[in-house]
Formats: sequence, C-alpha cells, structure tokens
Amino acid sequence: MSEFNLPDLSYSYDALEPYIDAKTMEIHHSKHHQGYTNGLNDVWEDLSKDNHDKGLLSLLSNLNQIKPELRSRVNFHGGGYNNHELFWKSMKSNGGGEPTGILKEAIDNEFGSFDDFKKKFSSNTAVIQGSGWGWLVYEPKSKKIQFKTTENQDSPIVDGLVPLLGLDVWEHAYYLKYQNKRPDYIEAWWNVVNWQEIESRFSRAANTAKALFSKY
Ligand code: MN3
Repeated sequence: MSEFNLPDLSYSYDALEPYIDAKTMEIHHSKHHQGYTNGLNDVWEDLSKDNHDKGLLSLLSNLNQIKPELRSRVNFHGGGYNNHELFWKSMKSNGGGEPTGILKEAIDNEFGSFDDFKKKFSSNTAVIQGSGWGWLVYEPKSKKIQFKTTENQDSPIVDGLVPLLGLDVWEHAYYLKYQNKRPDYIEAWWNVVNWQEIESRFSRAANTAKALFSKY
C-alpha cells in the first residue's frame, strides 16, 4: 500500500470549461499530479519512522527534520503533491465572483480592494520566471494575509505560511489552450475560483493554532 494516493477531483475534467479545458485538466491531474504522488511515495520509503510519524505537512514546515540528502525530494514531490491537492479544491464550475465576510475584510484591509488584490496577484504571478505558483497566504505570527510567489513546487508551508489560494503557472497548467499567453490563462482562472472554499480555509487558519498542519 502506498502512503499517498492521487486524490479524486470533486468535479469532472470538463467542469471548468471554457476557462480550463478538459484535456489540460486530465493530463494535469492524471499524469502530473500522479507523478508528484509517485515521487513522494518513493522518497517516503527512505524517510525515518520519526519523519513518518510527523506527517507530510509538518515535515514541509521544517525541512531540517529530514536527512539532508532527502530534503529536496520531499520539498519537490511533497510540495507538488500538496500544492495540487489544494489547487483542485480551490476551483469549481461556476466559480469566480468575489469573496465575502472576513476574507473580504482582510483583502480590503491588506490590498485596498478586491480589484487591487486581483491586479497585484495577476501581474506578479504572470511574470514568475520559469515554473512556479502565485499565492494568497496567511501569516500566523502577524495574523495577516499576504501575496507571495514560490518557485517550482515550493510550498508556502516551508516559509511558515498557510496557503489559502494558489495558482499553478507551470506551462503544463495552461499550454494546450493558452500557449505562451500566461496572462490570458490567469485572467480566465479567476472565473473558476471557489471563494467559499478559500473563505473556509481562511477562517480555519485564523482560528486554529495548528492551522499550518491542517489538512485541506
Ligand atoms: Mn501543476
């Protein structure tokens, strides 16, 4: 039995059309996310019992707990596994619109308005060099939300941040439909964001001391 399995999507591959096409979703989920899952299972076998007892999210939050020669594989495949799990749950058919409640308040406080947040997120994620992710994160120490980008499959958890909303801008996430037009993919993606899910993630993060390790 493998420790980690590819999580099922709660919607069909064509559910996010026309914004994200079915073929991209199928390959992204069944090949790419499966690849991170396999890589994570492989490195998991080489980790200590103590590492196993800690669990993936705890290990990501402090990679120094892992033998130096295994750290980059856990960071890459574990980050990739977790980032994608979060990504699928952050989207839905007929999504989009704007957040409400305490998340709306936090965004207004931090970024000025939802439109200002969206502009900052879109423009800074569009210019990530190579492969990476754009994020809305929660910083437990300051109890504030922030925008940040990460390279490759680095998780915000590695920096002590709780990921709330992440956008995958690896070419595998958009190239079939958008080719080199990454900004068009980002603009389209806002139409499938599942704000109810992000709001509940935010309220869990803001209310739970152990939010960093909570499962999505
Ligand atoms: Mn991806």
